[in-house]
Parts: sequence; C-alpha cells; structure tokens
Amino acid sequence: TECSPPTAATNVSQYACLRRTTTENHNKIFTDVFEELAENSEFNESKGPCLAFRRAASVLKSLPSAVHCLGAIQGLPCLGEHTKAVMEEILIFGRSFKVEEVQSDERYQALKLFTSVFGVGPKTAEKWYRRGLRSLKEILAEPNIQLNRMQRAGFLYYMDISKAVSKAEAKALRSIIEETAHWIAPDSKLALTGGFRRGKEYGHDVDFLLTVPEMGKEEGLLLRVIDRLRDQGILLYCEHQGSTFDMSKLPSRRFEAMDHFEKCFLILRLEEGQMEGDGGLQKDPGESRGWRAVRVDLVAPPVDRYAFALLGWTGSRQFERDLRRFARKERGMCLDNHALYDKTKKLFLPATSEEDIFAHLGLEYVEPWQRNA
Ligand code: DCP
Ligand code: MG
Repeated sequence: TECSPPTAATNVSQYACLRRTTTENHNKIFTDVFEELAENSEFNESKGPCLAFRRAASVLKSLPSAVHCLGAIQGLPCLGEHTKAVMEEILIFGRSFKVEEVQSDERYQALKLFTSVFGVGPKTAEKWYRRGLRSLKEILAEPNIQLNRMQRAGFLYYMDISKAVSKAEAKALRSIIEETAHWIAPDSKLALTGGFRRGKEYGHDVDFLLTVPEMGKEEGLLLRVIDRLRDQGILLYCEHQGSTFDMSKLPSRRFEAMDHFEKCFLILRLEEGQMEGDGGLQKDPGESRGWRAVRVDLVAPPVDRYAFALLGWTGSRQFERDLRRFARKERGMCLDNHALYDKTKKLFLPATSEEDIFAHLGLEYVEPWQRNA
C-alpha cells in the first residue's frame, strides 16, 4: 500500500521531555500491546526489553495521528526491529500473536492478577506462583501464607480499589482532604498531582502534595491530618512513612525508586453523593452500598523542595525517567524528587516552580497535560 512518512516523524526526540504527549492517544492498538509486553518482560526480569517496549509505546503516544503503515514510522526513535515486527503484525492481521501468547501464559496471568492487589509486588507474586497458587481465592484459603497489613487491606477492599477512580471522585477527595488540612493548618496547600494533574479522566489512585509556606512547619502535619480523617470515620487504611529526607546526603548516587519525604498510603471511604455531577441521587440500593474505597497517596515535602516534588509526582513515569536521563546524559546533572544537582559546577540549582527546573535543564516548559508520555 502507498504510504508516506508523516512530517512529524522526522522530528521526534528520543526523550519524552522533548515531546508533547496529551491524553489523546491515536495509537492505542499498538501501545496497549507494547505495555502488556513490557509488563511481561518486567515479570521475567528482562530489564532491556521492558524499557524498549515502554519507550516504543511512549513515542507512539506522542504522534499527532494514527500509524497506518510501517512507512509512517520511518525515522522515529526507539522503534527497533522487534517492535516494528509487532506493529507489522497488528497492521496486517489486526492483532498481535506475540501478545496473545503472553496473555494466555499461565504465569503471566497469575502474576498480573496477584500484583493487582494493593501491597503485592512482583517478588511476592512470584513466590505465590511458585507455591502453585493461581487465584486470589487460593491465596486467601492457604493457611501458610502470612499477609502483611497492607496486603490484608488490599484483599479486603480489592473490588473497590481495582475499579478506576473518576475525575469527579478525585475532586471530591480533594475537597475533603483540603478542608481537613485547613482545619489543622489554615495556610496549608493541597495540590493534586499524578495522572489527574495530567488531565486523565481516570486513575488507579489519587495523588496529592501537602505543604505549608513556612519551612519546618510541615513536620507532624501529615500525622494530624491522618488523625482527623480517622475521627471523621473515613480512614479505612493508613501506612505512614516518616521523613528520611536529608539534604546533606544528596545527591544520592543510586537510583531512587521512592523519595524520602514524609508520606502516607491511604485507603479512604468516599460517600456517594459527595461527588459533583451525580446530583446526590440515591442509587438503587441493590447495586450500591452508598460508598466506595479509594486509594490515596499524600506526600508532605518541605516547601523549598516543593517544585521538585511536584515535578516528580506529576509523572508520567516514562516522562520522569526521560527527564532524569536527559539531565544526566545531556546536561551532566542529577535530577530526582528532591533536587537538581549540577555535577560540573558541583552545586544544587534552586527552584520554586517547575518552570525553574525546566529552565535549569535548558528545556522548553512542558505543561502537565503534555506529560502523558
Ligand atoms: N512516583 C514516583 N515515585 C514513586 C511512585 C510514583 O516518583 N515511587 C511518581 C510518578 C508517577 C506519579 O508519582 O507518575 C504518580 O504515581 P501513580 O502510580 O499514581 O501514577 P499515575 O498517577 O501517573 O497513574 P494512575 O492514574 O494509574 O494513578
Ligand atoms: Mg496516581
């Protein structure tokens, strides 16, 4: 078939932070497959292939239109022979045999199911699989399995928290937590981060940053907010992590999967009728019990670290990875959720906004809704 490369394909960067990626994905038929293959590689601890699939998906998400033929992806970065072969299959047959093989794999199915439980990571999932367990029912029925507190909550609220959270639900939670925080510290600020800040309609959780304008005043605030949520009867689960942040230990050499700010992983009870747009209508009691459980992450960085925390928690994960990679490879700088360090000048670059950080990196500012890489 006749096919010419779209002009866009000639000027796409290998770095997600040099691309603009909205939530509008014209190439979902490919990216869904690549993300599934990436997850499978992750389960098999194949780091290289995993990253390659994620990068391929990310590049395709940034394209302004759908790819209809292989010619259209000529010159695009991060698309190798392997990923192209998968795309060719999808273009010709409308499906990927490779992904169907993965989807029908017993181990993949079990690991995907097990890791869908809050508190269960690939390591635990693998352990359960090796013990011959295949379903959630079997895990709960196995007397020799010791679930930790987080996993018990994960099973207890499994049905609710595996259901997507809507933007309306995120906004309702925002109001509730904001009111609670203001009741304790009137000058505190609550910012919505994660996927919802990027304009997504649905998410697996709701992420917030909580700060106060005065340095040091954030200490203890999160614990008081948690206590208040408990008093209000809406705290279903809470895992609190105190701050281990120490500016003098930066820049840390190894890759940090998690930042050192004080934070809590919560499950909150959200009443129906607290949402805008549902008109407070009582639903059929047969189909609903009037509330749902929602996963919420609350992070409380000191105010001078706010911009870095906001940039780090807004995501997407691929956007964050590429920002750090770009900083390291192209600028000799080290970026994480806490700080930006210039390795040549041997100094920390201060920032009070995300714009400051992009400017330090010599990057054009990318709006949150353009970071859906
Ligand atoms: N993040 C991070 N370190 C972690 C976890 C997350 O820096 N250990 C950042 C990157 C994520 C963002 O925080 O993009 C939010 O994490 P989520 O897992 O909630 O991801 P999203 O909000 O993007 O997706 P979803 O809509 O599924 O919640
Ligand atoms: Mg999120």
